[in-house]
This record gives sequence, structure tokens and C-alpha cells, in this order.
Amino acid sequence: MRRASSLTVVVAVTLLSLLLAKGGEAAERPNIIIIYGDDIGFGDFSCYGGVGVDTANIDSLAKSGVRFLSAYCSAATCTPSRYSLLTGEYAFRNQSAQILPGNAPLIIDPSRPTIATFLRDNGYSTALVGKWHLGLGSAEEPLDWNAQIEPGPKEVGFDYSFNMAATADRVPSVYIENGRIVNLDPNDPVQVNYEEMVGNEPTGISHPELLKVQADEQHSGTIVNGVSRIGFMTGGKKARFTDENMADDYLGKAIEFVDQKREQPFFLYYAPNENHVPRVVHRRFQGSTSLGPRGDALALFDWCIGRLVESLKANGQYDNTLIIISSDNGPVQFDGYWEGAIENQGEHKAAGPWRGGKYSRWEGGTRMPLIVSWPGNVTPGISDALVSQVDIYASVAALIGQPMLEGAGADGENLLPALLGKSQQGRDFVIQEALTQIAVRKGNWKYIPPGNITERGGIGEWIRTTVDEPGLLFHLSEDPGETKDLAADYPQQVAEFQAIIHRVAPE
Ligand code: NG6
Ligand code: CA
Repeated sequence: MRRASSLTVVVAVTLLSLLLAKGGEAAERPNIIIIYGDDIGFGDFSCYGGVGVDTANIDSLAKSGVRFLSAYCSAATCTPSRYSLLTGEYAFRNQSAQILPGNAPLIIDPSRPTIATFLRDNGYSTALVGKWHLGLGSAEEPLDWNAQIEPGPKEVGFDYSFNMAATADRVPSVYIENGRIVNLDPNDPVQVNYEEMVGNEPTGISHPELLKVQADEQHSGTIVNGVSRIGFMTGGKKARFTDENMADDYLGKAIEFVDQKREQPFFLYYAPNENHVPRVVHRRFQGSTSLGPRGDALALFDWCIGRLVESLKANGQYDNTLIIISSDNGPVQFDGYWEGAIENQGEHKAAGPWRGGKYSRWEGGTRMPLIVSWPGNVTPGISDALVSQVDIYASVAALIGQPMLEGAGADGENLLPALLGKSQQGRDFVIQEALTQIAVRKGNWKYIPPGNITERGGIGEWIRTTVDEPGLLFHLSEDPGETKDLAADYPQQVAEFQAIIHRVAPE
């Protein structure tokens, strides 16, 4: 038998890899990046009508990708939404999936496979960079912050992690890399307490003169970097983060991770702090928008996305990377710190046309910006398909053509064709949650069962609305502001919603 010449071999191998890259294996195993903003509302990006802040990098991905108008996060606060995104299960099924203190134990049972576990088991290299807020350590014993911090991201599927424990406004104000506090001096151990003071460091109450930004009582615990936080910590002086550098720190780690993954498909869950409080951004961005620190943080978020995309392009990874951009809950202006967000918002409508924002069962609480980009593989456009972040896991499983792992959350639907802009067909209805109470959107209708609705009002103010029997019913396309309750006029419609709730979310 004649041996193939080396030229023939080279040609064959090249053809084969081209084939794989085009329609075969490589195309079904794109890199996947979920960029998860914090407290960013439906109307915050310029492509969604935001004014006073230019999100050119996000807008450009939206233009070549799909921009969704009826996309939802699972809840109007962080922890439950992140829980649903990773598990594919509605958060109201897990009683612990509520805003967590910084020293809460991990609320995802490590025996339950997340989207990260799933992708890791299917050959992906997986990473978390940024905000976690799903708890660390086990519920059985108090966490020692100075040892290996586990279980945590690794035990629920992330090969690599560089994260803060909870939020930037909660202690401990340190980064954790692969379960270890970064720059921890063993002679200066970290202690964290949410009930009482630990150590003798200044707090927002004892030393207000040390503060860069004034805070409410809740945010007046230990002062780190001139910002008082929720909770108390002591020790770990060298390990504490600097808010002004946080976006750059996370971006640096995200870029480092993707740079290393040129041969293996990767999944990056990139969760920057922006636009959560405290909004203490880098000097480069201070005053860069007309909206004050809240707008500056949005501009910074957009800039980070631009740099990440640039780096994917430089590495030749961009065309084979599915990028999903969204947020964990609706917007809030004042959330504990006097940053001027209300005073400076001008014409900008952070929740777009929707009522309410973070914490609330009004649309603004959970109706999110969502952009899906994957050059050559999405049909660019604007989509009104009803999709929820709880569907991302099942859709990604469909994308790579593998069944979800046993024990995965069962609330998600495979909406891959909709997410790729190939179909306008979304889910039939979606459950929205806010502070453990729910609402349902189906078609043009939205139903809010009896209970109450909580939202932030002005500075330091909360608004609570009581919802009586039989609940509130709104027609969203005719009444996006949820002002005209039609429950009394459409009892049949209300009954249909109640049946959905009875079936999907029984008490
Ligand atoms: C709330 C905090 C708020 C913010 C939120 C969590 C008070 C009064 N408010 O409890 O400032 O930290 O929790 O935000 O403490 S989230 O986006 O992580 O859900
Ligand atoms: Ca949030």
C-alpha cells in the first residue's frame, strides 16, 4: 500500500479541522460566557433606551446578536436569581435562596449538578469570576475563613474561582481564589460576624468621619477602604479589596482565564460588581457620565465587556464564543449609600417602561436586558420571545447535545432556537419572584397574587403595597406601567393564573 504523502496528510487534517470548526464538533461546543450584571435594569443600556450613559460595547454585541424584550431573571434579588441561573430550578423551591449574609453556608447542595458541573463533565474548563453570593462552607460547622473555604464554587462545578463571598457591601471584603483568601497573612486571621462586632475596628457609626460615602444604619458596620459595610470583620488587613480596583481585578482574572483556554472549550461565569452598591469606581470612570456613580459604574461595566471581547478577538476565540449578557435583578437607585443616584438620574429610566425595580413584583423587578451573541450562529435581531434565565441551563445542554445530569433543576426549558434568534417561540408563562412572593406573566397578561409588594422609594424609604384578594391583573402591552387592575373584569383569566400557580408553585 502506498503511504500518503505528508502533503496529503496536512491537507486532510486541515480539511477535517475546517469541517469540525464549521458544522461539526467545534461548532457545537462553543466557549460559553455568561456576563451577569448586578442590579442592572431593563432600561440601563443605551441599546435599551438608556440615556446619559453610552454602552457602545454592549450595543455592538446586541446589534450582531439577539436582543430580548421579554427576558426574565428568576427573582428581584441576587441570591435567588443566581441560584436559578446555575441550577435550572426556580428559587422559591429552595427556602434558603434569599439574600444571604456574607457568612452564610453554601445553599446549592453539591450533589445537585449545576450548569457548571454539567459543562465540566462534558469537557469544558469552567470558571467563576466575580460575585458569588450563594454561600460558602457547610451548614454543619462555622466556617474558618483562614483555611480552605469549602464547599463552594468548586464543589458545584467551577474548576477555577476568583470571587468575593457575597456582595461588595457585605463583609468579608476580600477576594477568594480557589477557596483561599488572596493575600491572607496567617498572623492576621480573618473573622466575620453578622450579629455582633468582632475586633475593634472603626465602624460607620463610631467613625463616620472616615467614610468616603455616607451610609444608612444597615451599611454602617466595619469600614473597609473608607466604606462601611453590612456586618463586621477583623483581620486580613493585607487581603482587603479596594473597591476602585474591583472591576479591573475581576476583568484581569477573566481575561487571564480565557487566554489560557485556547485549546479547550471553556465556560466562564463572569459576574462583575457593577451596578451594585457601593458604586465606588476607578478614577478613570468617576464623572464619566451624567448619572453620577450609578452611571459611571454602568460605563465601567460596558468597558469591561469591550476589553473582554477585544481579548477574545485577539486570541481568535470570538467567533466560537457564545456570550450571554444579562442581570440578576431590577435597578435600584438608593440602596444604602448616599451616592446621588436619585438626584442625577435625569431622563434616564433604569427600568425602562416598567414599573418598580429591585425587590419588587412589578415588572421592573425581574424584566431584564438579555443579549445573546455568537457570530455566524445567531440570527441577529430583536426578540419578544418569553425567556427566563432558568432556561439557560437546559438550552445550553441542548446546544452541546448532551442530556442534563440527573438531579438537575427541572424548571428550565430548552429555548435554544429562541436564544439563537431562530425562533420567536418562547415559554408559555414565566414565574417571577420577589422576596419569596411570586407573580406570573403569560402572553400579554401579568398576575400578582395577594400578599404585598416591596420596593425602594426615595432615599432611605421603602414603599409597601398590599395586594388583596383576588390579586392584581394587568394587560402589559396596553398598560406597561401596571396601573389598571383588571382582576375584577376578567375572573376567568385570574382563575387560569391561579391554576398555573397551583400546579407549578403550590405552597
Ligand atoms: C439588602 C441590602 C442592600 C443590598 C441587598 C442585596 C439593606 C437595608 N439592604 O438587604 O443594600 O445589599 O440586600 O442585594 O440591608 S443583592 O443584589 O445582592 O440582592
Ligand atoms: Ca443584584
